[in-house]
Amino acid sequence: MVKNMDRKQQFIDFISERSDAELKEMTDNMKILMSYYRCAMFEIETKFRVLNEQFSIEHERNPIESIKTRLKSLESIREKTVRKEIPFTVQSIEDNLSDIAGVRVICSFIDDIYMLADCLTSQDDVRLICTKDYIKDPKPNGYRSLHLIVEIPIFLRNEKRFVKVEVQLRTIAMETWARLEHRMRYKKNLSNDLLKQTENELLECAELSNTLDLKMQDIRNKIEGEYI
Ligand code: 0O2
Repeated sequence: MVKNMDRKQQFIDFISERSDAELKEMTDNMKILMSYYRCAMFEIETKFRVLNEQFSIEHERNPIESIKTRLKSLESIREKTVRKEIPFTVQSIEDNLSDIAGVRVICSFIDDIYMLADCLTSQDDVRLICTKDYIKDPKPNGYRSLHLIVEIPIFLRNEKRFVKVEVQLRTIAMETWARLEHRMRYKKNLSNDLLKQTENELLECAELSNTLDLKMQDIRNKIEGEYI
């Protein structure tokens, strides 16, 4: 909570140091930039919805449980520019940050994650910028997900613009773990001992949820094997 208040205050200080004209220009440019990210996010979301639809017709099942989209808040963008020691300008944000637009795809099975990632990145208007596979190499705290940074074109009135989107693909079990861990790690009034202990317990939960994912995948493989 204290850290959040610090960030908020830093942001308020930053704003109050700007002239009215500077603020107006910044706000207008930022609004335009955010609208590009919003459009790119919709494009990617639609691509996944199309894949899900096609898959459900051809295979009578949906690989996607749900899709969530989010645009990073200005406060959070500002905090990241401070952390990365880069200017808080439209150009610098475009050049240096790749997670302003985020699309999270919750899948039924681990195999679906890789199948959908392949389908997306093999589309000829999608450029894959980088992949972080936290399923093959989980974070030390147990976090699992497949992250892709992709760039797609959005077509404006007079121009075609490439915009970056961060795609996170994970199973229902990975999502449950990540959401609960995210909620709990911001509790600041825990003692160091309790922090350490809960870290270990969270890691155990991550391993249990991975076991569940692997088991479910195995069961599905057996069932599909029967019907081929
Ligand atoms: P939010 O609210 O989801 O936007 P950086 O982005 O610079 O901090 P990096 O290495 O570029 O770090 O990105 P990374 O670690 O590949 O992915 C960052 C995003 O992945 C986070 O975004 C989270 O959504 C998710 N994530 C990564 N690690 C964890 C984790 O340990 N626990 C949980 N619950 N989520 C994680 P943001 O911006 O932090 O948050």
